[in-house]
Amino acid sequence: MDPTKSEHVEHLVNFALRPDGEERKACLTLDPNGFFIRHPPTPHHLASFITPDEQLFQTIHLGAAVIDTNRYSITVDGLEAPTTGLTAFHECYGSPLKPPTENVWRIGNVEWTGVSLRILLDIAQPHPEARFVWSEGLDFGEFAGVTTDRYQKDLPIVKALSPEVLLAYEMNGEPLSKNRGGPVRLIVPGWFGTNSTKWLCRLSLQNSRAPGPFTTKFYNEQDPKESDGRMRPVWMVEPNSVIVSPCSGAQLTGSLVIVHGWAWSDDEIKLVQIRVDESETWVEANVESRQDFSWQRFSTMVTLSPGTHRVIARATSSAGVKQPISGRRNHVHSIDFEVLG
Ligand SMILES: Nc1nc2c(c(=O)[nH]1)N[C@H]1C(S)=C(S)[C@@H](COP(=O)(O)O)O[C@H]1N2
Ligand SMILES: [Mo]
Repeated sequence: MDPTKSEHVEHLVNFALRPDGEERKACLTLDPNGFFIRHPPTPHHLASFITPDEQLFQTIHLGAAVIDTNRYSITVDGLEAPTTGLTAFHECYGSPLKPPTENVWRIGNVEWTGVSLRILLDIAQPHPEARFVWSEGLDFGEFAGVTTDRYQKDLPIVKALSPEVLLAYEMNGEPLSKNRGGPVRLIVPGWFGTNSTKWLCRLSLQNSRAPGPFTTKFYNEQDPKESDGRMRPVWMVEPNSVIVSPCSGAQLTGSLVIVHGWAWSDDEIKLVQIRVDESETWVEANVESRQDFSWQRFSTMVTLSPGTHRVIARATSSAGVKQPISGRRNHVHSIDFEVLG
């Protein structure tokens, strides 16, 4: 990509994020100040096909802006690229330092507002050899004994071009806070939180995976589908679920118990089953359809005798992938509670 074009794209990232007039602070002074005109030479002197700068007239109405190039940017706003709002679950993979054998349910579901990364990539026009989009955050420092000058992630170009991937500047209708990654962060719906780079400052089209520690040393795991110990990046979220009710340790009156919670995955959840105690049979819960990349509510009612009980919920994705019962970071949730006699 030629340098003028790449600068152009970077400047476009301002959208309407900056307060009106912020871009004007790049003007230090006017010199000359006031109306200035430089007349062209008489026609007789306009002999060359290309007019040299010294011969080309200048017309300045108010003065010539002296610009601090470090603060210079072009803000595009008004009737520009459509903003996208979507609902998506937001899940942390868990510690990249521990084997992924336990569910941490670091999960929520929120609304993001932003501009599709695709719109910027369309302007940048990826070279056919570009296979990844690297994203970089303004943070730097040390994690688990590894020092890095930046937080850097990557996305395969196909995901990067999917309309749901956003440069987000609002969450739940409010500007992104500092800790949330404001003013702008990447959001990669359906993929683990680690891919959603906060304090976004650079996007780079590349033909290989990013070399930083957060794509090499951290956030790769053994592919449970392969027997040869092959590694895969921490990208797509596998089926997972959480039981909201009953609460662990609850003491309930009445034999009818509503079991409900949330289930999610990169692809839509098509089935959630509930198992009570050590029963051989699974009860199929009602599962609401998903909005965008949201989590999905499941609920069902079970009739229970007085005494202590355990319910577990297991989600299955549209692709037919089931939550494991144990031993993986997305194993089923299990709740113990009591029905009072
Ligand atoms: N720049 C930057 N982006 C980042 C991180 C980070 O440390 N630095 N953490 C990632 C991880 S592991 C997760 S789970 C999400 C968490 O986003 P949240 O804090 O808004 O929930 O941000 C991701 N983006
Ligand atoms: Mo995370």
